[in-house]
Amino acid sequence: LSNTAIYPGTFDPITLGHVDVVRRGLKMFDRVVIGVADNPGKGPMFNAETRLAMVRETFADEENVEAVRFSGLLVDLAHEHRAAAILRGLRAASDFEYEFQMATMNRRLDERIETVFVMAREDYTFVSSRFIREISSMGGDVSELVPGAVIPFLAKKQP
Ligand code: COD
Repeated sequence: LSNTAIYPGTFDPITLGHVDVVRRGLKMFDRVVIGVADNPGKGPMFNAETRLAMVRETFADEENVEAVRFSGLLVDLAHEHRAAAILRGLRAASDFEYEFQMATMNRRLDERIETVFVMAREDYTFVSSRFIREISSMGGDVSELVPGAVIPFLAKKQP
């Protein structure tokens, strides 16, 4: 295994909360591979190609961060990249149950992979892709909550 972490998510769109998780991940891992899940079931606002483009633009200058699209099992993606860990972020207690289930299920699927959690930064605990989508689609300003690369993509979706 390499000292790589996979950071999976829907990233619909990527927020500064997500960026913070990646930055913290880089303190522990040499490389972070961001896995953008197709997740059609979630009925995303942006298609997977666009979500990937926003993530790539955000980390264009970061040589230790890579972004890929995936549609299969997360543990298979982790295996493919020889990742030692899955990286996830925790905001509030409400995140815990889902994250605990996912981590447990992923461990059942592949014993070798550990899930590592980092705590959200105080200023971003309330930031979620869902609220970004909602606020932006109603004309609110989210420019301080998302990376600059995301702004033009959100603007295109505004009425
Ligand atoms: N601060 C800190 N962390 C944050 C913040 C914030 N403000 N906002 C979000 N996060 C964290 C989330 O808690 C999460 O850990 C991560 O960032 C990504 O968030 P999302 O919402 O973009 O991603 P999810 O939860 O929709 O991702 C779900 C997956 C794509 C990982 C999941 O569906 C999956 O693994 N799919 C592949 C199929 C599979 O293997 N299924 C079996 C899994 S048991």
